Amino acid sequence: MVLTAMMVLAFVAGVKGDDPTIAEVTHQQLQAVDSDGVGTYAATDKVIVTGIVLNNPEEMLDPTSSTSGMGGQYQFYVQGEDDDHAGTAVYMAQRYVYMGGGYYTEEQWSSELSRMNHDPNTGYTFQMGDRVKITGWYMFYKGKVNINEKHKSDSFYDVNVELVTPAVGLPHPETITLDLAKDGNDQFIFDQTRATGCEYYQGRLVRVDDINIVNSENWAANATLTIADSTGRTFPLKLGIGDGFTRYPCPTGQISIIAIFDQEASSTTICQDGYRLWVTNYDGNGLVLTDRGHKRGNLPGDINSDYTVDFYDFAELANNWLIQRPGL
Ligand SMILES: [Ca+2]
Ligand SMILES: [Ca+2]
Repeated sequence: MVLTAMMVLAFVAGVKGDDPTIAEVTHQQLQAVDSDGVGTYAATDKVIVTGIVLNNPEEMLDPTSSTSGMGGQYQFYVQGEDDDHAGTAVYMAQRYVYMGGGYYTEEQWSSELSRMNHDPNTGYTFQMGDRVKITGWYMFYKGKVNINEKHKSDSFYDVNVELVTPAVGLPHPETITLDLAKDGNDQFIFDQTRATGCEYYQGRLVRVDDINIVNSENWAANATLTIADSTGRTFPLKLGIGDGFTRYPCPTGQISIIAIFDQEASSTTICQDGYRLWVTNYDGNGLVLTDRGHKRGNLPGDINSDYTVDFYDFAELANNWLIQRPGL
């Protein structure tokens, strides 16, 4: 095997001890792909991006400390603003042992989550709808470039999140129809330039109206369902792990969804499929699969938001007694 100069440079740059190169980039620059859908950004070792947080991490992946698999996991999306029509996921896991990157003990993991969940300058707890600045390393995986720790628990690879503006609100979701993402044969539309098709929407908040969920019997937290429109086009719907998926039944009939347009391709080298719509929580309204975070009723103790404080609320409370969320 012949090492090209670029490969040698890339290797040297990744070795701990050298000063990593860094640049402020747009989400579009960071998410650029080649004709296979593989990420092309390689100009610096680390990047800085700014945007709006689209989800609360613990509603997307379970941060609970564990000694199996990847252990606890943490992920949120940040969406570009103005002309920067793209978005990026920030990912972190407790255990990288299968990749040779070490692991966090339960105590270290809780501390690392806490560091990521709070603004280092004010102590403010980040929430979806905040404008943040992220500084970190990155890795391409199955169709998107994630900002992450390069699967290493050493602090040299830390991701840093800073508050720019609190509570600016979620971006207005872009209303799309499935024919913008699927062709007439119900196949994903892939455009290398990312000016159209699935790539154009990846990493962003979208709304799809007048669809139905075709396999509601599979409704459960973390499930993958399928939506369909009147043209027969379908799309994978990934449910997060927000408590609404357990508390409320699957909405029926023609509904709307507001989701993060995600990609997890079936391959790591040809990444033109695996697009899905990820809804991280649901407020039970029956018409739009989303979570607006503002419950009606104004009754303290109405845990399940059915406008009555009773034993159903108490049962949820008792069932979850003394559970703690690490890092918050
Ligand atoms: Ca992609
Ligand atoms: Ca209640």
